[in-house]
Amino acid sequence: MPVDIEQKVTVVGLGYIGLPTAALIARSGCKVTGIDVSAHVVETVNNGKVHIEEVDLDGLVQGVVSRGALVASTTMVAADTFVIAVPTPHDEEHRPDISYVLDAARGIAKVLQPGNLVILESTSPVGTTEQVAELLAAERPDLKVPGRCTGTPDIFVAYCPERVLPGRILIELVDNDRCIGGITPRCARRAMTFYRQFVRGACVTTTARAAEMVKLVENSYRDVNIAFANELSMIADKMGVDVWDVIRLANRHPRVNILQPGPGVGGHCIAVDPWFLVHGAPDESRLIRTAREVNLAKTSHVIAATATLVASHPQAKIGVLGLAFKPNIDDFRESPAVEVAAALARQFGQRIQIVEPFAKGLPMEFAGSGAELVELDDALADCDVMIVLVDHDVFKSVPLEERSGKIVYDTRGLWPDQGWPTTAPAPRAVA
Ligand code: SAJ
Repeated sequence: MPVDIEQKVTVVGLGYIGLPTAALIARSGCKVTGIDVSAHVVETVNNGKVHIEEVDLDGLVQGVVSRGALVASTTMVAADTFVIAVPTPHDEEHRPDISYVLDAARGIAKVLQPGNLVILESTSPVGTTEQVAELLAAERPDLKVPGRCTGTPDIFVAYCPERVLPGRILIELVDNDRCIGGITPRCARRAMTFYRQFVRGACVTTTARAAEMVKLVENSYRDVNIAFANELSMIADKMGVDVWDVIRLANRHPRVNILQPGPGVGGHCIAVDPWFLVHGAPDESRLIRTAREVNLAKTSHVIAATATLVASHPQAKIGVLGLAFKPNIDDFRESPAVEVAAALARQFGQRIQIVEPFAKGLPMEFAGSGAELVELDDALADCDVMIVLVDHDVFKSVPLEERSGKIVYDTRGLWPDQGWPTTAPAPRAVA
């Protein structure tokens, strides 16, 4: 891979994507400044430490900071290339909020020079990169901005979404293909040259609008498919059929590949990004909207079903397994497991024993509930009812003899040998 040791890169936003990206670019030979609004984050990074958990990130950051390849700052710094990796949340009506992106662009406009490349990586509604270009043109009338000028532009503006899976970020940042959308083809080509310095996957170019939509489509595709599995699980509960068996058997068909049901969809991407499409084209995105609603309804279904199960065993201690939004990570934000467990804790207080090997304490949702965070061994010894919310490997390894005689409500199909029913507290199980 060609390495330009003189190249300066400013990465705006040092979160789950920005920090690993900044560190990787620094490792590839560029001089990187990471910008963050949080003085705490900046101080942590400048001490060679990390404020987020991600496999191997601590060693990488420590290495690049110690040799001066990465520094963090709260103030914008001039560079050859700017990468914007800030959050794009949505409000209660699911309207996307791109104000952090525009704030970042405003900061960049102050230090922008001819020849610079500005790349937006944040998941964004279609048209956001054009808004960034428009803002740069308004803030810097002295510069010719692509799409906003005649003749050859002075700068380059592109969109390139991240596609990495938490827990595999450093691997996927390098190995995944990148979809690079330019405001003009020239912008896309310039951005491709930048990514090729540290990406081993293919770099494929398109327009900025198409690349924005690609990102939203990827996560919506997943949401729709998980919704199908979740809907099946609720149908199967009603019909008294083991959904895991049904999916396993249906997936033996060469053209069927059903995903796994769960207590709902968590995380900050799959449960959020489909709304950006729905907001942009409300009348046309009926399936995507319904899928979102089905996945949200699945969490309510699990809350109601587990509350009925717990209420019908008034003497029992209840073991609730897992709080993370998916297996083997310590990320509890937007987690349906937290929602279910907190609802049970509010209703049944001290009877609820929560096992979460990735938590140091219970999140604030549990404050004052009386529920306790316990070790897996203690829950297995004390609890007659077990509710599985997350398929952590450590839970998977519990052999049948340690679970025999217990009533299990398993939202993840973790223990196929437990026997029917695994998803619903059907009368046979609780009688
Ligand atoms: N889930 C199910 N059933 C399944 C698969 C997942 O219920 O069969 C649930 C998980 O338990 C979790 C949620 O979906 O609650 C999301 O988990 P995930 O592992 O599918 O995805 P994320 O949110 O960690 O990361 C996604 C990825 N997108 C796609 O796979 C299309 C990742 O590549 C993106 O970079 C990331 O979103 C992002 O940042 O947008």
